[in-house]
Amino acid sequence: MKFTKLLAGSAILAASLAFTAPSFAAAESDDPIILVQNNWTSQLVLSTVVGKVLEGMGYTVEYAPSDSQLQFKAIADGDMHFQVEAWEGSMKTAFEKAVAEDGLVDAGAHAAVTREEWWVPQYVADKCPGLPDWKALDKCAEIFATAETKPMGRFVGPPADWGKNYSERVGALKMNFKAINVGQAATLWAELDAAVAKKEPIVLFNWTPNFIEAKTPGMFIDFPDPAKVAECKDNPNLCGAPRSGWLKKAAWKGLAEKYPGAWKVMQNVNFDNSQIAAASLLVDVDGMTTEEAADKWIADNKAVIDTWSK
Ligand code: TMO
Repeated sequence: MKFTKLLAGSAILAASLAFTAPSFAAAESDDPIILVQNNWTSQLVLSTVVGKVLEGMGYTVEYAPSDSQLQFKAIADGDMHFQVEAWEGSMKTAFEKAVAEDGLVDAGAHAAVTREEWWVPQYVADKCPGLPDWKALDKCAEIFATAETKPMGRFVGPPADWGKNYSERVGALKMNFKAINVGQAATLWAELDAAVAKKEPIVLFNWTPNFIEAKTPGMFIDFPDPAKVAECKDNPNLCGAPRSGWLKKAAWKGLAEKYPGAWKVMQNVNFDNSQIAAASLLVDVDGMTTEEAADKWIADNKAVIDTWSK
């Protein structure tokens, strides 16, 4: 009975999907697999891509929003099951703590090489000689001042839940800046667009892979490199984020036993920089919804998805 229902269900799904559903389709459990969603575009699109692929295999999928720092303990506890984008620069500490103390499973690294750092559009280099060195930026702090921050320069920082407190870095390095956190990613891009339109100086939080690199030329600011400067170990606030950071997946330890087919896919999911940038571009430049972008990404990456079930 159940077998028949599943077979019928996956036949309908397979017919309606834009990609080849993996051939071992048959969910080991009807309980929902809960995929974590965070508040930046590539994560929203790519978690939906994974969800659609799992649904195509017959699994029941739900999505749960979570804070980028608190999510790892929640996944370890089994309240949520899989996170597709854990970034070294902003999440390493929370991720590694949950692995060490709570039994979070490190589900492997993507091919993508990541960076999360202060960033300026290219034209700022003409107004501030010596970039991308952070000391050169600091010498020009005044050109970034606003009514809110003057005489200090304004750094447009990320939402607080991305795990970065740049006031601490500004303090540790005695910079002439004031870090102002935005509430959501969309505000970063609105600030950037407004500055670019008038060629006004701006320094803001950005990351790669992201859609920005296809839209606005610019550069990350080089702070002391944590891979080279010994003091960074004792006081990370004296240093930048990793310049070549990892991007990992995080999983609940019960997945392997409860949903072996899904677990295989999750372990095989592996994005490179261009695939992640493309996911964000579909929404932030092309204006698609998360759903539309996930469908388009799936249609554009059939061969990649086929490798996930191998
Ligand atoms: C966590 N993020 C990729 C937005 O820096």
